[in-house]
Amino acid sequence: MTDAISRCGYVAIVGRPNVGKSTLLNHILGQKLAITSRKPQTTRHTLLGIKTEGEVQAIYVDTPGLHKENEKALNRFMNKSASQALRDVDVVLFVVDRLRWTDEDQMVLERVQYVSCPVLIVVNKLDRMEDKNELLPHLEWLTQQLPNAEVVPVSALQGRNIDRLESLIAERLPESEHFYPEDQLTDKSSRFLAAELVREKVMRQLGAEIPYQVTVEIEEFKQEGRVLHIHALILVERDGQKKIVIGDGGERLKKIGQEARLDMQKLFGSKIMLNLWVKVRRGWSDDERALGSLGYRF
Ligand code: GDP
Ligand code: K
Ligand code: MG
Repeated sequence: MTDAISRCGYVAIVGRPNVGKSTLLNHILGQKLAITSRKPQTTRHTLLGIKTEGEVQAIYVDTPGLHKENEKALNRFMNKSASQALRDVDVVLFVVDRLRWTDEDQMVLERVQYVSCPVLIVVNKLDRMEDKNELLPHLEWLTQQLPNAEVVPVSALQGRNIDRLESLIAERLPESEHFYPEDQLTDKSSRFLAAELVREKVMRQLGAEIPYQVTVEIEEFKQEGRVLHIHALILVERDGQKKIVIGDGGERLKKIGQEARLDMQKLFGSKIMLNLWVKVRRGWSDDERALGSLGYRF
């Protein structure tokens, strides 16, 4: 028998919106825990994803992407959560998109340059690379910006090179007892995860403007025999948005419900009865008190 060393620590996943942070986390965990979509600002809350394998426990912190500030309280909240995640962690994964370098990447880079723990630069979306010759100069440039960081090209969607990424992470975790039981996957409640799955479907169904102003509350979450009964309330800001979410003859809402139910079935391993309602609550995304009551803690 080898004496394996017990390791445990926090791994922050940072980067601008849409580089694939949540997709990466889901792939590592082998479970769809974090919601993803093509839209920026899909992830609003910091979420822990815990992976224990043998002696190694990595506690991933998925963050809302750091992005340019604007006036909305929800926006300030998301930037604050992302910045906090950089403190007190053992490893930082700085995720960048192979295809595009933007002002927002630059802003994240400037924050990552000051962290004291090891940094891995994860260059994602390799599957979409057209010209492989372009990659090398870009990787070299990134290495110059963060001389102590190691660069790891991956495809989070296809799971390419994720094993290597995980072993680089494991090597950098401190020796420590595990903080969470081996079978714990997240710090979030099942209710929270259910609400997020509904929100994901709404975001994926709708056009660019509305999703940002949608939030979901779970009103009932009850196991009865082998069936889990879930009642979810979709909150929008205006009457027009309510109509759009419901769709012609309720078609869109039905689709949202069907897709959310399938994901919930997989995640909770139970038969699901899902009821959805849409309600207008004006101004929720611009009001710190309203945000607090919806679970956005400042
Ligand atoms: P986040 O905002 O950084 O958390 O990004 P998401 O994980 O929500 O992903 C944003 C979009 O990029 C989604 O449409 C993902 O499916 C897509 N995406 C993520 N990783 C990859 C990848 O490796 N390859 C490709 N082609 N798309 C990806
Ligand atoms: K996204
Ligand atoms: Mg995300």
